[in-house]
Amino acid sequence: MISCRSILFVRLPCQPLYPVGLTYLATHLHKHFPDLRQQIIDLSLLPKHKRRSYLKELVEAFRPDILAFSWRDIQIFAPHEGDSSLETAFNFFYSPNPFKRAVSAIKGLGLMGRYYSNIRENLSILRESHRHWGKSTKIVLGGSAFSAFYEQLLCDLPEGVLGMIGEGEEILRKMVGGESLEGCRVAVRRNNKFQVYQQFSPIDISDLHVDFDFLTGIFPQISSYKDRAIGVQTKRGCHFKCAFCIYPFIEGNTIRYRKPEYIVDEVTEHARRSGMDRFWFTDAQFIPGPSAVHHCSEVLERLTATGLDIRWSSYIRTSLITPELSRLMVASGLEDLEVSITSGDQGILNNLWMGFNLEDLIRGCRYLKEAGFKGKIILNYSLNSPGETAETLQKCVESYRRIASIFQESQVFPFIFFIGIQPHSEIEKRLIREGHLSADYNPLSLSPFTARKMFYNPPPLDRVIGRACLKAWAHPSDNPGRDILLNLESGLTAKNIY
Ligand code: B12
Repeated sequence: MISCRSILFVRLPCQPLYPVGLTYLATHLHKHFPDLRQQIIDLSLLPKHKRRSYLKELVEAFRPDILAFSWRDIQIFAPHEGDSSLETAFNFFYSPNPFKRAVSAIKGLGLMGRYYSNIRENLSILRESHRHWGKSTKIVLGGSAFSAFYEQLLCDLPEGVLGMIGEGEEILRKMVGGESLEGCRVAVRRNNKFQVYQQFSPIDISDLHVDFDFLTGIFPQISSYKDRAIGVQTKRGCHFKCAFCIYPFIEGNTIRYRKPEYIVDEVTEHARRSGMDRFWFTDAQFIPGPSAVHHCSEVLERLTATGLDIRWSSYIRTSLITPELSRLMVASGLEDLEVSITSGDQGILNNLWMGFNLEDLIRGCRYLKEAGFKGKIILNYSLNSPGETAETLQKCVESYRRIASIFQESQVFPFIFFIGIQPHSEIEKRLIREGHLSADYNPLSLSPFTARKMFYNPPPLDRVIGRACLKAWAHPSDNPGRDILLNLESGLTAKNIY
C-alpha cells in the first residue's frame, strides 16, 4: 500500500556540497515504491534572493504529499582553509593590543551575523512552508545538523513539523507506505512539550545501489558540484566512543557495509557522466577496525581496476592501516589525508576514550610513506583537552615532529582545533557534571561568553596557546599549524607560562 504519491526533498541552504544523504533516501524509496514521484532540490545552489520564490513555484507545480527538508550544517566555522573565525576570537580574547581587540570585536559581530542569519533563513523557510502548505502536505525535517540540535530547532518551529533523527531511509519508507512510525527516531513538539522516540534500529545498507538514470531525472542539479569532492558512503555507523564525537549518535554504533561493487559503480557513474574526479568517502571512519580491512581492500582493489583517474579521501585512522592496505590506498588515488590525532599524549587520548594507540597511528604513517604516499597529511589536534598540561602539550609538538620526519616536512600540516562541545556527546555530560556548563545552556548560542565555554580552551593554558596562535598568524606562512606548535613549544619553555 502506498499512502503518499510524491515527495520533494529540499536541502536547506548551507555551503554547497553534494547532498549524498538525499540521493540515498531517494534511491531507497525508489526501490520500494517505483511509482512514487520524487524530486531533489538544493537551495544552496540558488542565489539567496531567489530561494523562496523558486521553492514556492516548485512546490506549487510538483504538489508533493511530503515536503522533506534536510539540514546539514549549523556550526559553519572551521579554523582553517582561510576561515578567520578562530583568529578573530583569539585576537578578541588574548591580544595584548587593545586596537586589535576592538577590530576583532567588530569582525566577530560580522561572523555572528553570518551564523545567525543562516539559522534564521532556514527556520523561516520551514515556517513559511508550514504556513503555505502545512495543511495539505506533511512537512518533515532531518539531516545531521537537525539530528544534533533537534531540541533547540524544534522549539523555533511550528508544532506540525515532524523531526526525524539520524538515518532516514526506514522512517520515510514507513511514512510513504502509510505505516505507523512507532519505534522510529522521531521528535515532535506538542503543546509545548517534546516527544522524542530514540529507539534505534540500524538498517541494512548492503544493497544500496544508486540508479543514475533515475537519479539524474529527479535531481537536475546533480552535476553542479564539480569544484568539491563528491561524497560516497562505503559503510555506516561508528563503534568508537570518542568523548566529544556525536557520529555514533547520528549514524548508530553498529557498522554496516555496502557491497564494494555498488560503491565503485557509484564512483564510476559520477566520473563517467559528469566528469567528477574527486571523492570523499563520507564514513565516520574509513577503517573503523581490523575487521573492516577486508572490505576497504576490496573497495580499493575494485576502484584501482576501473583505471579511473580519480582522487579520494576520507577520515582515516592510520593506526589501522596495514602495509598491504597502504599500497592499495596509494594505488587507488588517495589524495590528502585528515588524521584526527587529537593529542600527542596517550593519557589524554585515553581520557577522551579515543580507542587508538598513538604508536600504531605513527606506524601507519610509516606504511603510507613506504607505499609512496605523496599527498598532504593533515593532523587534527584538539589542544587543551581535559587533563592537558605543559608536558602533554609538549608531547603534541613531539608527535608532530615524529610524523613530519617520516614524510617530507612540506607534506605534514597540523591543524589546530579545540574540542567543540556538542549535545549528545559524553564530554557535554562530563562538563555539565563538573559545572563548566550549566544544564540549560543553549548549544546554538554564539555570544562571546557562550562561545568561550563551548569551544573548550580553559585556563590556565588558554593564554599560552592563544598567544602562540596570534604570533603565528602575525607572520602568515603556508603552514600556520606548524608555526603555532613551534611557538607553543617556545612559550612553554619560557619561565612564566601561566
Ligand atoms: C563526511 C563529513 C564531512 C566531509 C564531507 C565530504 C563530502 N564531500 O561530502 C567534510 C570533511 C568535507 C566535511 C566538512 C564539513 N562538515 Co562534516 N561531516 C561529515 C560526516 C562525518 C558525514 C556526513 C555524510 O555525508 N554522511 C553520509 C550521508 C549518507 O548521510 P547524511 O547526509 O547525513 O544523510 C543521512 C541522514 O542525515 C538522514 N537525512 C538527511 N537529510 C534528511 C532529511 C530527512 C527528511 C530525513 C528523514 C532524513 C535525512 O538520512 C540520510 C541517509 O540515512 C558528518 C558526521 C556524521 N557522521 O554524520 C559530519 C557533519 C555533517 N559535518 C559537520 C560540519 C559542521 C561540517 C563543516 C561545516 C565543518 C566546518 N566547520 O568546516 C564542513 C562543511 C561542509 C560543507 N557543507 O561544505 C557537522 C554538521 C552539524 C553541525 N554541527 O553543524 C557534522 C554532523 C559533524 C559534527 N560533529 O557535528 N564533513
